Amino acid sequence: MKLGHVILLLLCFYLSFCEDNFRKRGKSKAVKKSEAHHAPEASLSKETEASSEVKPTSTQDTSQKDFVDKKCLTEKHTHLSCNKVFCQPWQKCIDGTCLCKLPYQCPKNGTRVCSTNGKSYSTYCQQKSFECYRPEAKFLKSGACTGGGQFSVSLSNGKQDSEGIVAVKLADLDTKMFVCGDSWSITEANVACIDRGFQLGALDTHRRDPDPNSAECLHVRCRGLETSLAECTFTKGVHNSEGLAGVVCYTESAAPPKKDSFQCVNGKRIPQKKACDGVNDCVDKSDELCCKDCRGEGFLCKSGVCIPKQYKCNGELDCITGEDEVGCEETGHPEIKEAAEMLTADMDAERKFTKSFLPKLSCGVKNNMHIRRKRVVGGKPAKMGEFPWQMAIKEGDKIHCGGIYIGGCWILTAAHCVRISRMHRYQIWTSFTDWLRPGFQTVVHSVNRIIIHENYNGTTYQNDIALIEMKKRPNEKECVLSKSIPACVPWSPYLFQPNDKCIVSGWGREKDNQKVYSLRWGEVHLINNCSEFYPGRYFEKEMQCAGTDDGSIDACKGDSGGPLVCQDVNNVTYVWGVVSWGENCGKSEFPGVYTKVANYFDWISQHVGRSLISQHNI
Ligand code: 4AZ
Repeated sequence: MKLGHVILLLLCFYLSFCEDNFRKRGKSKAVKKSEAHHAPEASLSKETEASSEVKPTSTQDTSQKDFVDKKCLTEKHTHLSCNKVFCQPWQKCIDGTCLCKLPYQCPKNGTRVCSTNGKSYSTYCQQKSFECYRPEAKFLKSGACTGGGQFSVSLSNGKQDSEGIVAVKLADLDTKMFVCGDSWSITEANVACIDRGFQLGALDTHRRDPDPNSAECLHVRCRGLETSLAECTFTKGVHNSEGLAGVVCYTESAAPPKKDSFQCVNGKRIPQKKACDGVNDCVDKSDELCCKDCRGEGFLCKSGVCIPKQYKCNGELDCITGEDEVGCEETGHPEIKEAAEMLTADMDAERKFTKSFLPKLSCGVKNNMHIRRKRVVGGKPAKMGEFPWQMAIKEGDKIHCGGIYIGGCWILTAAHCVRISRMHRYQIWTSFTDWLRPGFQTVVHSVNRIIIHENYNGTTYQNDIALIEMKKRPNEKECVLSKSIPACVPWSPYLFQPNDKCIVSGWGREKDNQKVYSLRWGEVHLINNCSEFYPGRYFEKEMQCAGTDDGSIDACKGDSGGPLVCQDVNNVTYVWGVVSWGENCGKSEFPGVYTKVANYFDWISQHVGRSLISQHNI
C-alpha cells in the first residue's frame, strides 16, 4: 500500500464515519423493542441506565446461540471494508478498503450544498469527498451558503456533558428545538454524540416525558454513518407521544464491562446481544459484519453481514451478494413517505441519486439466452454462445490451455500455461467450441504481452495466475471480439461461499485420458477445508477447491488456465477460479484446485486498469 493510501486510511479511520449505510427505520423499531424492557424514565441517570441495560444482556446471551463468526472478527472489518460492504459514492474501493475519492471523481449530477467551512459545493458527493480529506468541513445544509446560521446540537438536563435531552438548532431556523422521542433510535443517537465530539457515538438512548411547556419537537431520521446530525432529515413533529429524545454518549467510564460485551473494532464495547441484530451500534459497523445469523430485526446477507430487515427490497443494493433485492415486487418500494413537513433536505435520497450516476460495468451477462442442453471429466458438451468468456490458447496445432476473457484485450489464464519466451507461438482462439470444425465466428488473435504473477511458484503452484494481452488488429483501437463477453472479476472473497455451485469448462482430457475436441462443461461445488485433502500444499487465501462428492466431474490436463465460473443471485457470471492443479482427475479424494481470482483483484486491476473490471465505485 502506498504511503498516501495509509495516510488517507488513517484519516478516514480517525473520522470513522466517512461512510453511511444505515437508514434508520429498522432501527427505531429494533430499539423500541429493547427499550420496552425499561421502566419509563423521568430523569436521566447514567448509573441506573447502565445497570438496567447491561446486566440482562450478558446473562441472557451466554446461553444463546452464537451469532458471531469469531474467525471473521480477527479480520477487523468495518464500514470501510469493501470486501463486506459497498463504499459510499464519494469513496472508492482500493485493496479492500474504502478510500476518499477526489471531488472531481464524483458524478456531476446533484444539487448544491453548503459546508460548515462556508463554501458551497456543486454536489453532496463533492462536499463529502472534500470532507473525507478535511473532516472539519462538515455538511451544513442543502443549497448554496447564504451566510446564515450555523447548525448545532446541544444536550441539556444531564448530569454531565456527555448526556442529556437533545436539542438542535437548524441552519435555516433561528430557534433551538427539542427532538421527538418517537423517531429516536441508537442510529440517530450515535450521530448526535459524534456531533458533540464523542467519536464512539452513543451508549444508549433515552426518552423523557414531554415537558408540558414545550410540546413541539422535531422528528429526525438518519441512516447511521452521517458525520453530523445536519445530514439527517428533519421533519416537523406533530405527535409527541414518546417524549423527548435523550442520549448518553459513550465514554470509557460509562461503557459496559469487558466481560460479556462485544468489542467493536473502534474500541467501543456494546452489549453482546446487540451484535448481529442489523443495527450499527458500534458506529464503525463492526458489530454487523461477521455474522453467522441475525437476531430478530436483521436480514443476513450471504457475505455474513446483517442489515436491517427494512433494507430488503428497498430499491437499494445493500448485500454485496445482491440477495436483499431479489424476489421483490417490481412496482414500488415498501417505503411509506410521511406527509410531514420537511425542514431539511433528504440527503439520503440525494446519496441514492448520486449512486445512480456512477459508471456501470457490463460483464458476466450473456445476451443470447441459450437453453442449456441437459446434458472436463464427466462433463457435457457446450453449445455455441454458452461460454462467451471461454478462450483457447493454442500452441502449434494443439489447444494447450484455456483462458478467460475479462474485457478489453485481456485474457486471464494460469501462470503455468504460458512462457514469455514462447509468446509469439501462442494463438488465442475465441467464439468456438469444436476445434476440429471452427465456426465462421471464430476469431484468432496473436499475443501482444504476457504478464505472469511475480510470485508464481512453479513448484507449489502458488499464485498460478497470468494475464495475456491480445494484439489489436492494424487500424483498430480496441480488440474486436464480437461474440465474446467478459466474465466479471470478483472483487471480494465473500461473493461466493463453500457449497455454492459453479461451472468448470474446457477442452481438457476426459476420464481415461481420452482426447477431447469440443468444449465441455460440468457443475462442481466449492469445497472448504481443502487442506484435509492436500496437507501442506493448499493455501486457503490463494486457492479454491471444487468438485463433486463422488469426484465424477473435474478439470483435467488441458483444462488448465480455463474458467471456474459462479453465478450470483442475479445470474451475473464471475470468474471465481482459474484451473490450476490437482492430484489425478476425477477422484473424490483429490478435488480440483483453482487459483482464487478474488485474491488477485488488485493485481489484475493494476495491470488492466481499474475501470475495465471495477463494477462498483471506480
Ligand atoms: C493439469 O494437468 C491438471 N483435477 C489440471 C487440473 C487437474 C489436474 C491436472 C484437477 O493441467
